[in-house]
Amino acid sequence: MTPPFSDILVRRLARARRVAVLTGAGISAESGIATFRDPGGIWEKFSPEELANVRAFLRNPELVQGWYAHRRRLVEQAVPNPGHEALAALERMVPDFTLITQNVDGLHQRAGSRGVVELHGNLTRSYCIDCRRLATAEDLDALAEGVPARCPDCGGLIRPDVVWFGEYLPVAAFEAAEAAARRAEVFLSIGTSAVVYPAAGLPLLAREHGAYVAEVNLTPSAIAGYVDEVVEGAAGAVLPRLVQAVRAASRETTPASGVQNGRKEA
Ligand code: BV8
Ligand code: ZN
Repeated sequence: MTPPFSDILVRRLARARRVAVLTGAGISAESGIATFRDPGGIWEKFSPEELANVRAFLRNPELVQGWYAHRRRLVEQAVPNPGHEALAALERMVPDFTLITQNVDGLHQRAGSRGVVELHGNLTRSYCIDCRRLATAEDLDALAEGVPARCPDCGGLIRPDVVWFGEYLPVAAFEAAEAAARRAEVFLSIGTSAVVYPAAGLPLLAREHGAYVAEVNLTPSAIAGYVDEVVEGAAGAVLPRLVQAVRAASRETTPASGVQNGRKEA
């Protein structure tokens, strides 16, 4: 069956030394974690304004803490899917590989990806808004009694370690992401509607610096008109085929020594 991606993409990935990838909620959809803006997505019931911002949290901490407790349970029950695993395999084939994610579910790390750049934090971590003490699972249990979970040291409210609207992204993470986008030879944007900034600007930054940019998405994203290649399909189906094709192409051009311009055969 004809692959949904071009031979150009395969050959560029096969010879690239520097690759960067940006993922969004779409890559976790096949692990059963609802996306944000698709039909049935988690924003469908709540708008971002209601939940993912500090004002909403201070106005109704139990609601926001309860929403994240619900999402933590979904994440704990979820397992990485073939899309996550394919990116972990690709990382082992490329000398300089950076995985940048907007997701807060930690599934890339559980699939074996290393050095994941988390732009929007990670909902499995929580902290006190006053003294910033990291919360334990027991601290969060208080929520079950219908009262907001508070810091046992100072009584401050406990919040998830994620970036809400109107909040700055972690500086080190965003700087690492920008540097990776600037130096990438190939940039993949996977499973994101590309409407949230500054993350959505990274594929465009990569393109401005000469990268070949491809998106892998169920439906064309907001930046589909600005990338070199739009691959329509589910990440869990497309990415394993793409990595297999890159592996085959690498073998074709790898001399008998098994090492092609410093790349390792994964
Ligand atoms: C900031 C974390 C500086 C918590 C989230 C006007 C214009 C431009 C920007 C702005 C503006 N007004 C305000 C802003 C800034 C704002 C922003 O971008 N707003 C947008 C909505 C207009 N950004 C911010 O506030 C950021 N901070 O700018 O700081 C600053 C500071 C102070 C004052 C001013 C500025 C902070 C942004 C981070 C917000 N946090 N969540 C949590 O998760 O609860 S946002 C949320 O959206 C998630 O983080 C998520 O990662 C992100 C992006 O969503 P996606 O991942 O793309 O998911 P989505 O559902 O949208 O799309 C899924 C896609 O996958 C779809 O395309 C679908 O087709 C596809 N798909 C589905 N299944 C599959 C698939 N693809 C492949 N395979 C499948 N199986
Ligand atoms: Zn505290």
